[in-house]
Parts: sequence; C-alpha cells; structure tokens
Amino acid sequence: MSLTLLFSAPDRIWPDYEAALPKALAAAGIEAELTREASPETVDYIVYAPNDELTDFTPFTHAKAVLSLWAGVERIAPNKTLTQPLCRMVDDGLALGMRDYVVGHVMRYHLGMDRHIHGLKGVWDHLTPPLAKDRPVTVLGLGELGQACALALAGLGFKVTGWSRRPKEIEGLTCVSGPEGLKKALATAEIAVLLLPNTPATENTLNAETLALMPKGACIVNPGRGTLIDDEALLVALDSGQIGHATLDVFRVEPLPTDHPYWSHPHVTVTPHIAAETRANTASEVIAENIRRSEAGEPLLHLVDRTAGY
Ligand code: NDP
Ligand code: OXD
Repeated sequence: MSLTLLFSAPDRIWPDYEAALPKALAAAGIEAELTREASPETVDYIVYAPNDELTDFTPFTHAKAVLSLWAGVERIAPNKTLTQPLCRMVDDGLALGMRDYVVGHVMRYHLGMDRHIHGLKGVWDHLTPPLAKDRPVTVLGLGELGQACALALAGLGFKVTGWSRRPKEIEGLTCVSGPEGLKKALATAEIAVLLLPNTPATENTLNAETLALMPKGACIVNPGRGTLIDDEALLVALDSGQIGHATLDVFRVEPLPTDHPYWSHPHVTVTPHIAAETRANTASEVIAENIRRSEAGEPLLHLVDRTAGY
C-alpha cells in the first residue's frame, strides 16, 4: 500500500526535494506519494523543516514519525502537540559543509589573514603566525558536527579541546564535560567554536563570566545557535578587547535585523546562516532509510531526546 508523506517545509526547498525524495524512496523500495497538502488523518510521515504553517500536530492521528530536515530541532522538540517520534537530520552533507566552514574561519584567525587582506599597503609587516600545533582551539559540542570539526582541526595539527554534556574519550582530542570542564576548555581557548544545540541548558553558555575566562583577544566562531551567546556581554567583550573577533552565522532573530550592532561592528563578521546546508540528495537518503526502518519495525535513526531537547 502506498504511503502518504507530507512535505511541510519552506517553498524555497520544495523543488530540490520534489526531485530527490521520490528517487531515494524508490531506491529504498518504498511506495509513497509525496505531497504538500493532505488531509491530516491520511498522513503517514511528516518531512519537516521550520515553517510557520505547521504548529499543531494533533490532527495527524496516523502519522508514524516526524522527520526533520534540520539538525537543530529547538523549534519543534518542545511542541507538546507532537506525540510521534521525532528524528533530526544527520547526514554527510551537513557534516562536510560545517567542517569546511569551521576550518576556513579558524584558519582565518590562526593565520591572522585580515592583517594582510586589510593591511596597510606598502608596509612590510613581517609577523610569523604560530604553527597549528601551538594554537589551542576549543570546540563546544562534540556531537555529529562538533566532532567532525574538532577531528578535522586536530588533523591539521591544532591542539583541540572539546566540551560535551556527557564525558567522552575521542582519540586526538582532549575531552571535558560539565561546568568545571567548560572552565578548563575556555581557559586555553584562543579560538572557540560553538556547536551546541539550542536548549534551556545551553542558553548564554558564553556570557560575561565565561567570556572573561578566555585568553585576552580570543576569537569566536558560532555556527551553532544565536542563543548560545549573551549578545550584550559579547559586545562589551569585543569593545574592551577581551574578545578579538567573532564570526557569527546564527542569531536570536534571523534574518539579523539591519540595525543590529553586529552588522557594523569592526570586530564581527556576520554570515547569513550558511555554515552548513542540508543537501536534498543526501538528506533524502536519510529520510527514506528511516521510513524503511519504521515500516520494517526497526529502530529509527537520529531520534531526538525530547527531554534533553536535542
Ligand atoms: P548533536 O546533537 O550531534 O551534538 C550536540 C553536542 O552538544 C553534543 O556533544 C552534546 O553533548 C553537546 N551538548 C548538548 N547540551 C549540552 C550541555 N548542556 N552542555 C554541554 N554540552 C552539551 O548536534 P549536531 O552536532 O548535529 O549539531 C549541533 C548544532 O549545530 C545543531 O543543534 C544546530 O543548532 C547547529 N547547526 C547549525 C547549522 C548552520 O548552518 N549554522 C547547520 C546544522 C546544525 P553529548 O555528546 O554529551 O550529548
Ligand atoms: C540546521 C540548520 O539545524 O541548518 O540544520 O541550522
């Protein structure tokens, strides 16, 4: 019997999934109709990305799972009308994209590239950057994306410390956890990369107190979520020189309002939530595999822990 898949995601991405998802479903041996509109009680699975249309899941009485196209699920995980299992996106496209973004921006700071790109013309400014092996970098969050970035940086020779909620042992990284672990991770963080999810526990992880723990002039790369940073505290730290520069991809309000001080701050680089994009081809394979599993009675991949919020 053919399944009904409701695609509840912004219009912008529909053409890519309209092409990729039916192919992935067919390859997984699943007969399904992919639709943007259906009577709720007929829907078997919901493919979801944050949009304003679907906020009440109550009428989807037969839906077996909600499959998120996003890795971050803060906009759907707390939804009390959602009683079905919620799976988030974990795929190679996201991990590789994030790795490229993070390595690029860490390298910019490590090599002091701005010094020469924006340097005084005609000045022979001979300052040798340290080697990666002498540069401590901290990655907050050692999940799918944090780990991919931390290991790539360690592979380039950086001294990488990673912080997570639960204790971990990962070859090539110094792993710490808990509040004391955060202090340790920040104390050496000449460059800090934020790849934590947005949950009540991670809100303002970087605040006046924790920013002050970092080495003077440290740099921050935040492709995680805007809520991880207390914006006021960061602006104060940037103005005092405690933080040398911040590259921010995510914000409490997106798009970042045009009058927000980050846009014009000389020590902030704003990127418009482009660190890692879910790619339709690889994401469709993940969705199809989860539907196959669900139909076969096998455990779903990448289930969200709704209590932890990620
Ligand atoms: P994961 O769920 O795989 O990893 C999350 C990591 O954060 C885990 O290591 C987890 O610890 C840690 N963590 C969670 N809560 C805490 C806490 N209270 N204290 C310390 N550590 C904590 O997520 P991903 O790596 O897949 O993604 C991370 C985030 O990246 C997403 O939630 C999303 O917000 C963002 N993102 C941004 C994109 C962009 O384009 N800018 C694209 C995709 C994702 P533990 O391992 O112990 O569970
Ligand atoms: C995500 C994102 O969470 O793109 O997948 O931010």
